Amino acid sequence: MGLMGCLLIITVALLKGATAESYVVGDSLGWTVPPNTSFYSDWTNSKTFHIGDEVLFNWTGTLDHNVAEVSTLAEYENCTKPGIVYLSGYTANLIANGSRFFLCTVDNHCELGMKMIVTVGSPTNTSSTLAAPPPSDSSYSAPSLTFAGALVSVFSLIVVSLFNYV
Ligand SMILES: *[C@@H]1O[C@H](CO)[C@@H](O)[C@H](O)[C@H]1NC(C)=O
Ligand SMILES: *[C@@H]1O[C@H](CO)[C@@H](O)[C@H](O)[C@H]1NC(C)=O
Ligand SMILES: *[C@@H]1O[C@H](CO)[C@@H](O)[C@H](O)[C@H]1NC(C)=O
Ligand SMILES: *[C@@H]1O[C@H](CO)[C@@H](O)[C@H](O)[C@H]1NC(C)=O
Ligand SMILES: *[C@@H]1O[C@H](CO)[C@@H](O)[C@H](O)[C@H]1NC(C)=O
Ligand SMILES: [Cu+2]
Repeated sequence: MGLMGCLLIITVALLKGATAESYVVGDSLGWTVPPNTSFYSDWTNSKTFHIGDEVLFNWTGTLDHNVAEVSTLAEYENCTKPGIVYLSGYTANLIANGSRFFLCTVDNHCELGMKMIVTVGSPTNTSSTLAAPPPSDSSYSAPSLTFAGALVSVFSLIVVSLFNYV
C-alpha cells in the first residue's frame, strides 16, 4: 500500500481516536434463522456500536434469506415486511445515534427470531421512532451527519477500497 493509504489510515485514526469496527452479524452463524429467538439480541448486547461502525449481513443461499429495515419498534415487533429487501453482503453503515430495526422477510423467519435491533449511542427510547429518519446506506450525505463524521465516513470508505486493492 502506498504512502497515501498510510496517511489516510493515520488521519482516520486521529479523527476517530479509534478505528471503526466492521461486524459480521451473528459472527460464524451469520444471518439466518437462529437456534433461538434471543440469539441476535444476545449478539447485539455483546457489542457496543459506535457511529462509523458497520454491520455486514452475510448468509449462504442467496434467496433463502434477505435483510430489510423497518422504521419503528412497533413494525419490528409485528415483523412487518417492507417492500425493499437486500441481498447477502448488505452492509448497514451506522452513521447516527439511535436504533435501527432489521429483519428477514422470508416466510416466518422474523417470527423465528431472524430480527435484530442495532442501537448506537446510549440506549434511547426505541418506543416511538428512529432518532433519525431511516438512513440510506448508499448515501454518505445524511443531513444529521456532522462534517467530521462525513469526513471519517468518506475516508473510511477510501481506506476500505484501498484494502480491497492490496
Ligand atoms: C441460544 O442459542 C445460542 C447458540 O446456540 C446459545 O449460546 C444460547 O445459550 C441460546 N440461548 C437460549 C436462551 O437458549
Ligand atoms: C460471507 O459468506 C461467504 C459465504 O459463506 C463467505 O465466503 C465470506 O467469507 C463471508 N464474508 C465474511 C466477511 O464473513
Ligand atoms: C403487522 O403485520 C401485518 C401482517 O404482516 C400487516 O398487515 C400490518 O400492516 C402490520 N402492522 C403494522 C403496524 O406494521
Ligand atoms: C451519540 O451518543 C453518544 C453516547 O450517548 C454521545 O456521546 C454522542 O455525543 C452522540 N453523538 C451524536 C452525534 O449525537
Ligand atoms: C423513555 O420513554 C419513557 C416512557 O415513554 C419515559 O418515561 C422515559 O423518560 C424515556 N427515556 C428517555 C431517555 O427519553
Ligand atoms: Cu430468513
